[in-house]
Amino acid sequence: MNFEKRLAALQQAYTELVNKPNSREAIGNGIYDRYEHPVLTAQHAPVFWKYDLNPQTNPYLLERFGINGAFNAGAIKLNNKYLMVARVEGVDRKSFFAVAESDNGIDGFRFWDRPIVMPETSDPDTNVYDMRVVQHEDGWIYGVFCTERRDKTAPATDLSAATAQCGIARTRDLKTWERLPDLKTPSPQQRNVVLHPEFVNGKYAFYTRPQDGFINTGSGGGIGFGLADDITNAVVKEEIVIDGRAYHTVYEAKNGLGPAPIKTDKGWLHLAHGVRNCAAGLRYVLYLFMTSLDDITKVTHKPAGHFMAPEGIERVGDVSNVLFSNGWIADEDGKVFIYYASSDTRMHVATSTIDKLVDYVIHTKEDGLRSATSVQTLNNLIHQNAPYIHQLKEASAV
Ligand code: M1P
Repeated sequence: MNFEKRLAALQQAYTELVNKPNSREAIGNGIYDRYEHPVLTAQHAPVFWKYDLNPQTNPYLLERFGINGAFNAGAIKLNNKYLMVARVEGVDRKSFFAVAESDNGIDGFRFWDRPIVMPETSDPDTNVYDMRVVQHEDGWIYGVFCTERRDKTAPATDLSAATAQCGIARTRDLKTWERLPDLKTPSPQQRNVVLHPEFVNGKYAFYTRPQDGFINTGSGGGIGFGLADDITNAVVKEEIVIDGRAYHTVYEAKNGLGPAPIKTDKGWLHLAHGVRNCAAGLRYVLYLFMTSLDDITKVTHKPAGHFMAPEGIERVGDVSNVLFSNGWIADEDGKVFIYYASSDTRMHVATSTIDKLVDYVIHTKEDGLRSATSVQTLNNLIHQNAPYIHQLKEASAV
């Protein structure tokens, strides 16, 4: 295929992809709806990101910059557009941030022409990822993200040991960013740090994830919480764990907060991920919980088990068996767009409403932590359903 034909084919494939309508999947569990297609993938990267389009310097029209994935996106609605700030990963394993925009939140996502140029601190980031985008009541939009660097204390031969900490930057438009010093906490490692959208006792409030090692929680783990006086030099001196790990649950190995919580009249609604170990490796699922409006460190409701787990193609990717979410958008009419990544590869959307999510969180039984308590919960439901069971059985009789 000659240069022109190949370029036309590439652009046509891109155009078809970004214009493909997305449809809601049938029935579901009533709590949320999944959609047929991912909303953002490596293939959504514009042709002009990947190719040198000059026939003189690239006569074979070869790819010059490979994109490996687009996942773990923060989300915000600005100027009536649904925006994701995606973790775009190149084939060189380096992640960077790029904004993708849609008019309706479920399809038509297109990357802005240029990725975000994130300023560095005096200690340059090796890798940046998983931005939580938070519209704070101080008027700024904050991006809090993981900044990863080589562990300077590791032996010279150990080229895997890394240190994760929380980078902080702020913007008004997602285009120009002011980098602030990284968050300081007592923990040697931090990932999944989230800024609370409101001041708490006049201070900036952070959800943290204290952890001893880069992968393993060690003596740490759990979703932590702490206050900082100043965002331009953010220091959390004291971290308390507000949602810990528990034996034989979906968050026994580790957990971490997803996006910033949504305020409802019943409490703060939180979306988080929980991780457990199994023969197939780590399995990441999403769960919901609620904290009190009077005391945001107090968990008031927490349904048992996962809210969403990997299904179908979601189960396969660069890091398989992972659902991860760090972005959601609540519209004024109560509709909620949950942006979630599957297997560190691509982005999807699920939709629900504040009312349904609150109903789910308040009326789903908490984890009794034993098989016997699960059977008791099930039997209570069957007992309550006694007046309806006969009718249901008749409807399915042949
Ligand atoms: O690979 C799964 C996820 O692993 C990490 O999450 P956590 O710190 O909770 O283990 C992150 O690197 C995340 O980006 C990734 O999706």
